[in-house]
Amino acid sequence: MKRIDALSAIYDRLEHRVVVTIMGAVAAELQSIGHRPNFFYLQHAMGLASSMGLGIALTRPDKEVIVLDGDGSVLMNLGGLTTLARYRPKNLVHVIFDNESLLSVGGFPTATSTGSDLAAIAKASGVPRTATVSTVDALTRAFDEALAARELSTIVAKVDAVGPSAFVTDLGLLENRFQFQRYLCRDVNSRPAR
Ligand SMILES: Cc1ncc(C[n+]2csc(CCOP(=O)(O)OP(=O)(O)O)c2C)c(N)n1
Repeated sequence: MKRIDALSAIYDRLEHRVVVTIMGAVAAELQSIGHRPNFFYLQHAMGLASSMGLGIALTRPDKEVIVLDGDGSVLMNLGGLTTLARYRPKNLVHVIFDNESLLSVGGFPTATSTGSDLAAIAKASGVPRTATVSTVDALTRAFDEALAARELSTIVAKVDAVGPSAFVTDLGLLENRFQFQRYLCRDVNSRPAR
């Protein structure tokens, strides 16, 4: 499966949900399908997209949070999985696109290319729902099941090591940050004061 096809298949489900991606190819591909103010592309901080998603999920239980991650990023901070599992937010779905490589910086192979199993690591960390999928249909099904289950879920989507030809966009980091912050605050600010 190609990640761009996987993202296209779940794109409509991202409309009213908070989305945090790791940087690089996945961010560029999601933006190429269509940026939305509820999408935040975490730059530079490999391994911390799930931590940012966790913070939002815990502080905003009224929102559903989707984290779109990469295998290289998760491997750089495996403790992110144990922390996710420890707090177990019911409103977070973690999708790890596993292309077995650091595609965005040249395609060096990661440990998943030699057998490390991120879904098994997530399960052993205590994540209650895990799945590994390798087709677009299976991903869409697993994603819908995870949303319906309302239980912390990690879905490892095995994808081809191919990505966009360019990663440059006209969306500035600060613009993305302020837009996303405004999106998150909108509902809070419109709540009646207690
Ligand atoms: C802490 C840190 N180290 C290194 C980098 C450089 N870097 C940017 S993207 C990337 C690869 C990301 O790999 P993965 O998460 O597997 O996603 P892919 O590029 O394969 O889609 C690297 C090493 C970084 N941004 N942050």
